Amino acid sequence: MRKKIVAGNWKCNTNLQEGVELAKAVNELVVAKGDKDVVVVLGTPFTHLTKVVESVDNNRIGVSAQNCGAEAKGAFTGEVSAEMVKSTGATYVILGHSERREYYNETSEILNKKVALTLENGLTPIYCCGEPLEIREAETQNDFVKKQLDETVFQLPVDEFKKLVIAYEPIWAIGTGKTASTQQAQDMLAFIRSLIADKFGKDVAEEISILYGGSCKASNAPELFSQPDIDGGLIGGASLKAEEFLGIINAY
Ligand code: 3PY
Repeated sequence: MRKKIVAGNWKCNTNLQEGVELAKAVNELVVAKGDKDVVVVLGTPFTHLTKVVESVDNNRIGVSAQNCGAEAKGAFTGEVSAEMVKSTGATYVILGHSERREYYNETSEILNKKVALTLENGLTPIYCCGEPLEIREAETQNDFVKKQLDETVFQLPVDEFKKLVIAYEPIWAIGTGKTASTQQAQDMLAFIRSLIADKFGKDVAEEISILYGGSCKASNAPELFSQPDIDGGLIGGASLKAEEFLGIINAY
């Protein structure tokens, strides 16, 4: 059985105190809920990682960075390395989010270095892919996503690839309030799984959790999560409200 994962991506929101309060509120709700069927992850700003790790039940909630440096260490002012992330107690790193690709020019080459460092440090990459609106309108989204994966994580040896979580986020559905239809999301995730099967074999494809992201909220999560290839969500704005986030977790 593949892991079901609901991962919040707080982006550049909350100061440290607000972030800790939010993490505690999510923790309380998740612990009270009891069952452990869904892996819950909080993707916080770097500054919050240590405190959030201390504030939640680490057996129940994983903590994630939203990025890490492309170099292991050295004269890279302002960068936060994968090893530094690891030392906070966080266990995941979101990589390749479309906002990083678009606003910070993250190329496949840069992402390959980040993925390698993340894995070397025993962290789990939540690796994002997804197409912009013009590609969707031209109906070439499958080729676009295939290229994103071919140039990056499909270069990994199978034993490393197996450690990843993949997240598909159509850029036109991020922070826009537009959600891909359930069928569009399912079709793309099934396509990604078929690419994994072609590249690494059917067993690997069946093991990898693939998440949908893009304006996923408590109201649309049950339908999205009912699909056979959707193993959870990478949640933006809706992860900033504990009750709403719980509503998404409860969609399973
Ligand atoms: C969104 O849903 O807006 C996201 O970008 C999640 O990462």
